[in-house]
Amino acid sequence: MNFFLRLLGAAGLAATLLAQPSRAQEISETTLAQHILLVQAAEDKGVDFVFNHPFCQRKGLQGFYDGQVLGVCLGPTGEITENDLDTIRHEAHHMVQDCLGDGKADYQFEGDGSMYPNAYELALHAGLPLDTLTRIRMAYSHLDERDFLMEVEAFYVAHAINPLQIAEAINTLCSR
Ligand SMILES: [Ca+2]
Repeated sequence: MNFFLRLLGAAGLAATLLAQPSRAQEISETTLAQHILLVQAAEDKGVDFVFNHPFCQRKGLQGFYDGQVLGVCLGPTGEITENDLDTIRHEAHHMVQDCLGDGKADYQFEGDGSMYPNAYELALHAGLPLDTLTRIRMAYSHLDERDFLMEVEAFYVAHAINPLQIAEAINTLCSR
């Protein structure tokens, strides 16, 4: 299975399913600062953060994580949106999952790959609609149960978990 392509799909779904309604949102300085700290945590462990990586020419790509780069693809305006921040959290959580089993951001996902024993229930509890989860399941029908739960968990974390907590998980779980 090509893990990388799977993550491309995940980011696209994040954009489609979790984007806020069209009302323009002002991103607070605090929120931005928290995400900068998250990105710095990833970089401190050897993963580069890149806006508009060449991979972003792939249609529909919002972001990716491949063990070396955490990439976010900005829209045509080049402005950072709430959805881009969601993408950062989603892909950063894949880095957490990467480090969970072996302590290394090396794209080797050892063990369960998930932090939570039942990411599916958590996602529902956090307010992800059941039909959204069903659509994710359909979009990721090629994934086995373990990898599907890793995806759901990343959606859950991006939706419900503070970026500082994700940064703390990276600091705690990932070695340099
Ligand atoms: Ca690993």
